[in-house]
Amino acid sequence: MGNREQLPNTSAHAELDAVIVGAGFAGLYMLYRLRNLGFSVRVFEAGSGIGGTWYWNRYPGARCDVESVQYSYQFSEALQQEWEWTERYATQPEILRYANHVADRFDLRKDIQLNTRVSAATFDEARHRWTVVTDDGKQVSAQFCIMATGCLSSTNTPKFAGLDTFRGPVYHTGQWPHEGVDFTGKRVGVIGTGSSAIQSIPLIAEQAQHLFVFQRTPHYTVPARNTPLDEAYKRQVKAEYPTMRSRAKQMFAGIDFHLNDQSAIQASEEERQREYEARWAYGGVSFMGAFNDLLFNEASNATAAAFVRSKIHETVRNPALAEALSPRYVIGCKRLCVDTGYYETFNRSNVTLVDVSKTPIEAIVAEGVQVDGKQYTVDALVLATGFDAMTGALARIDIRGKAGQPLREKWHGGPRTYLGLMTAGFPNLFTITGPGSPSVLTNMLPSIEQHVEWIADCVAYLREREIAQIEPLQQAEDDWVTHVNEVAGTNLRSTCSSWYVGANVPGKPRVFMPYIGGLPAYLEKCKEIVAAGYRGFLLSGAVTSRATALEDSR
Ligand code: N01
Repeated sequence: MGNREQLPNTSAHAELDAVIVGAGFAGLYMLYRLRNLGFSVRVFEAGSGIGGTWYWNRYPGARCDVESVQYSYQFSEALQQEWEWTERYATQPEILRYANHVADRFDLRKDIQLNTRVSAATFDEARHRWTVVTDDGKQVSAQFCIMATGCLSSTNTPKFAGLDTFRGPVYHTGQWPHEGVDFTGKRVGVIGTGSSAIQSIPLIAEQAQHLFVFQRTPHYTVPARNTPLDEAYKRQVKAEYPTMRSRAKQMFAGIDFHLNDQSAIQASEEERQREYEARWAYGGVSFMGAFNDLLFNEASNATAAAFVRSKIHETVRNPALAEALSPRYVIGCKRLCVDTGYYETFNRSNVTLVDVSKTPIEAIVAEGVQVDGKQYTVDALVLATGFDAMTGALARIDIRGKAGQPLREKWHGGPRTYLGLMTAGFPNLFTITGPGSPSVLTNMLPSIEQHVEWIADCVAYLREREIAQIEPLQQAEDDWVTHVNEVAGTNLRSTCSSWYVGANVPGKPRVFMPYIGGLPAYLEKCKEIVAAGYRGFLLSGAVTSRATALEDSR
């Protein structure tokens, strides 16, 4: 594994073509592309291993809810053909093995510096370069600074009064101990009921003596129906990869699944039941493809929501408990969860649901969690409380653009970008799957690949023409932000409190952050802009030769 010492070019004033922040799937592929272009690149990664989200999120039951054959790179046909996924939904260890395989296969580690957090990045207007500072006090200079920092990487720990007085261990699902945790014989409290909780609760319940689940809002979840992949299926997928990938690009969420192109309210009650039952039996997020208007028409959405509630009541034996687990808002508004045995877990005698919707958690005390004057005694606490999504990881870095403007200040009222790729006033700074791009509303792997390829093509274009910098025009950015907000208003996803709108982090501006106009429209837009000579971007400055730049820096 790479580390600080192993890198050849670690002098305090190293001059690079590009710095990449983060060695998850985005950072790895960006490094691969830039290296192929002959750029000098260094990747800084805070973790002691690569893999990003799959390095940190090791909680019990962690797996991807996009099918493994789709949640994978497509840039290398050889890679697609040689890698063997074992299950319909890959586990976290399998995905991490895949990331490590990619790093080894393409010899990426030599440019990755682990255990190094980027603390600041400042744009030097005179030299058109970024000065990137790391937590060990070193700095490097790079023409391009590429943030591959992930959309869900900055964990959110609510400020519970007394959290630091708890006598037992506290684990966040997004920063799980690498050696694993044994809950055998323990009383455990899980706070939160989003995807991470829904995946981990069934497994924690099997181990723990007693599990208390503190639920503020019930989330909708559909069964995964995970299964091992048989040889015949794998052969078929490998033979059809290119067609499957291009079908996926034509789908709103970039995932190849069958969308029933019919309105839910125009279908008969019988047709609806048949369709929902079939999707429930099939498993996974394609449940939302049962009809074409589930996220656009409240009445249609209500039919799907009612169906899931009926399944909760069928599964959970205690009717009052089933009701407490039944969400009453738009299905798909908070991201739909995918589970294995979640609702069934609440039939266990060692599991207690604690409703904190009306009376929030008052305090964490030495022995446990206090709600409505009652104490729930636990030996260990699991915070499944999510992330400061999309902007959190960027806000942690002191990023300063032209005239020293801090990015935090520019985004005070919410993120502002052009295409989710760049932001005005911060030339040569790219964000992979940044706010204002489809990102988290799509299958992340292909969206990452598209952004990486767009950025690689862009920097190659600049280099060929000896242009020093690129940044969005203010007007183009303003128009894009307006468009992002307009389309958000047409979709039911923007109607509830979710991390998509920053509602889970107190004080965060309430803005629908990802672009919800659909992947096909977005891909088209990105292509059009490039074909028009990077319309909406200002390309300026002449590249100073490398030697001169080095002279200047001394
Ligand atoms: O986080 P979340 P997550 N008091 O924000 C609760 C991806 N992901 O880590 O809903 C009490 O969804 C909060 O309550 P509420 C995926 O994109 C993917 O589970 O805000 N409760 C909520 O229940 C996912 O959407 C996969 O009322 C508090 C929970 O904590 C995203 O990551 C697996 C609270 C947070 O849920 C985030 O998922 C896992 C408080 N003060 C994650 N503050 C797969 O691919 C927060 N909560 C399968």
